[in-house]
Amino acid sequence: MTDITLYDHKSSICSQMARLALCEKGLSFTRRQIDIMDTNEQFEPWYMALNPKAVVPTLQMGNEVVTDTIRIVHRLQQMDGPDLSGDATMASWLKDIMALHYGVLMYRKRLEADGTAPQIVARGTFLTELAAKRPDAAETLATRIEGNKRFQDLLRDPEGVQTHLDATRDLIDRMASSLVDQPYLAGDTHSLADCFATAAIARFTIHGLQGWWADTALEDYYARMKQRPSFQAAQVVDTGTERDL
Ligand SMILES: N[C@@H](CCC(=O)N[C@@H](CS)C(=O)NCC(=O)O)C(=O)O
Repeated sequence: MTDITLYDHKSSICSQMARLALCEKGLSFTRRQIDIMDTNEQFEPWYMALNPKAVVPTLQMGNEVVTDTIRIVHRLQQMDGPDLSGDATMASWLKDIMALHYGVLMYRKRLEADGTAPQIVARGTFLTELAAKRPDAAETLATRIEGNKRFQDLLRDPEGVQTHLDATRDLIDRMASSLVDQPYLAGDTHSLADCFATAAIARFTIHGLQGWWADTALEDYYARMKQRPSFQAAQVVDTGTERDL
């Protein structure tokens, strides 16, 4: 069988989703960890040749390179192994779980009195300095700089932050409701939607949001997801502090 490599980062939520899908499919793979924090390896030319947006994860199977987590897990679903396709709701769960603003959940607690987040401001400075040195990456870096500015503006806007918190809570409520009558998010069998939900709930747990699903069907569901061998094998992170992310 073709060798599978996942370029990823330990605590990245998208990487954990992809690792869960690989483990649930029972596929063996090699991890090449990309340091997206300290050395910013995602911007190295060799990595951007694989993933032009300079993000993790990236899946490589022989000469085939797949980027974007939703595309990655759909590609994995086509491989031999258990059927993770779920029911007709599966694809929309992937989209909705991916659409949450996980950065807001993290940085809303790291704001100065004036609403600035020092790490995000420093990130903006880093990206601007990198753009001056890396004309080869101009397009990606311009997009990132714009995204960083939008994120800084959002963090300065309490109503905007609240909108994203409300969206998170709404998704948690919807997940809990759908689990009242069925064991998995997209029906009677474990699917890609559960890989995404597990990584998302793990992240919400680190953010201390457990009270949002206490005594609901989601609580029992997450306990069951944690019992699956994939949870350990994929190294899903739900302990430690936000500082460890
Ligand atoms: N749409 C992309 C998003 C991937 C993404 O944002 N990855 C984050 C980690 S979860 C990343 O690589 N961040 C590096 C950076 O911001 O420079 C996907 O689904 O793969």
